[in-house]
Amino acid sequence: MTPDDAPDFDAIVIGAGMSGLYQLHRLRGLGMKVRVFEAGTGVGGTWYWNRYPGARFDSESYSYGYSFSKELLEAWDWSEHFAPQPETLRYLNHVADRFDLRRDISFSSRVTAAHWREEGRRWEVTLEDGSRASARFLITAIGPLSAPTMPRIEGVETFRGLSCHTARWPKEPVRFEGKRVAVIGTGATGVQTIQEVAKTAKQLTVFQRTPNWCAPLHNAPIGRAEMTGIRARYPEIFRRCQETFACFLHTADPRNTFDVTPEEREAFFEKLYGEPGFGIWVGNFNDILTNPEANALISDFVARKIRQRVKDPKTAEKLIPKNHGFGTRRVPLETRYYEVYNQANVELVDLTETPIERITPSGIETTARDFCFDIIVYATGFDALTGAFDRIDFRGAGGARLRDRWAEGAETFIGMSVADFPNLLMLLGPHTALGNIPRSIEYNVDWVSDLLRFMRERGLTRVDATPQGVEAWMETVREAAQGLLSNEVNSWFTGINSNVDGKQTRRLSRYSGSAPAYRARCDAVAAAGYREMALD
Ligand code: NA7
Repeated sequence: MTPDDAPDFDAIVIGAGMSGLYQLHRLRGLGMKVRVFEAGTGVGGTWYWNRYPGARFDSESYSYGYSFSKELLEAWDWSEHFAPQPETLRYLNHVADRFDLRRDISFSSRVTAAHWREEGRRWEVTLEDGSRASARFLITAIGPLSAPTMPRIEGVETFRGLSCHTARWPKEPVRFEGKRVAVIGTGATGVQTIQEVAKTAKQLTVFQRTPNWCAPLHNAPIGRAEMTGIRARYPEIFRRCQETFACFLHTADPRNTFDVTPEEREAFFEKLYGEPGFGIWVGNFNDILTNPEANALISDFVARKIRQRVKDPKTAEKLIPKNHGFGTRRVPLETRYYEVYNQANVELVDLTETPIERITPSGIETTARDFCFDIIVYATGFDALTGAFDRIDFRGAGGARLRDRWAEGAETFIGMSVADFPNLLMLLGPHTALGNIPRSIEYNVDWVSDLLRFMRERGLTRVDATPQGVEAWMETVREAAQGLLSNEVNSWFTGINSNVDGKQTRRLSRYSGSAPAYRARCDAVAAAGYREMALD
């Protein structure tokens, strides 16, 4: 198909995950002609791709679903406080059916390039199969954690058994009974995988480079009566999410760590360790993520828990992080994770002592040993926040390449717009408030939809960020990051990915201020008629 006879839309949305689905619904409501291009064969994004064993929410299910439709809230029952991936994928399919979304989605359609054409004020989008389409507006719904990265280890492609990245897990169930299994990586994904695989594998070997501070999830089923109660409290639940720092039900305690006696402190830590969800991380004393002395106390508390739960003292020490404090990287939530290491079929290999030298046809070779495996699981994470953008050839006004523009780190206006990339709007782009993701998605989608309506009502056809707007927003992002202990630590929060060229040094890759402050800033831009942006 030539560009001239390529189909033309009011808006193209890239991705049919939680952002893309809701954006499609909202734009249809504005009467726009929309096409969604989705690389997968079904809807769901993160919940479509991450089908690895044990994948589930770490946020309370009922704080995670969409809040925009009362009928949807009435219709859907969550079965667990922290729903497993198959349930969430069913939920998103239910949403797609309920709002009849599929007819505007092209599946198996990976976008490889998007070029701005100034003459017609349109984006021209190219798919992997070479076909094209164009639209006035291009909206990215490509996710902050959607570009999986494999480790750069010699021989990865030579392994003869089953090997798979967790975010590319096969649709057919994989059985571990009687199998020798390796898991590389101990982030939030690795921890969920390990505790599940350990239940049935003949032998599980965990290859850990950096231990993380994990805390109990305390999941439980939701009965019928409890779900009825939750449903009655939905307005209160979503109001609470709007008020808290990161849109979770939990938010920091107003007290500082040293405001209370050591006994009160210990009792508070103990209470949080015994409660479900992220409370111990984001509902802890106000200063644990900024004051090194406060952080040392909560780290010491969790270290003691690990020592109590892991029988072999040497293994326990290996599982206790030494190079970063509690909560300065994403806290994996776990269910009997530490007890896994008491099982006879589980072994922990510390890669700081004996690094992997190569993957072989039969397994993994470290500097100390040759291991034979039937299955190797790569829980090695993502090229976070900007990786999915880097994988598409975005060219803006005058041919500017987004990948080059962001080589030293992303630069955005309120995380949704980029100077010289007119009519490109990003949902969950770098520098938006993340936290409890669907809450941020709904805000971003509503904001973008309001902007598009505003433009249509005034006959405006071009919008982008101004350099001044970007500079001011980046200053806000820099200020919000001041004093956070997490900024002194290597993780995807600070833009580090050891498996990606150019991402070995820390950068300002995310907005770490509060969600209410973020929304207030974006609301002010809208209330002032988007005058801080370049509108034409
Ligand atoms: P993460 O949190 O980035 O974890 C990736 C893990 O893989 C981490 O333990 C890494 O060790 C390890 N890794 C990465 N590359 C290698 C190599 N080459 N060798 C050994 N080990 C390696 O990704 P997740 O998928 O767990 O979680 C991402 C987010 O998704 C999570 O925060 C949730 O919000 C959902 P390292 O720490 O780099 O030493």
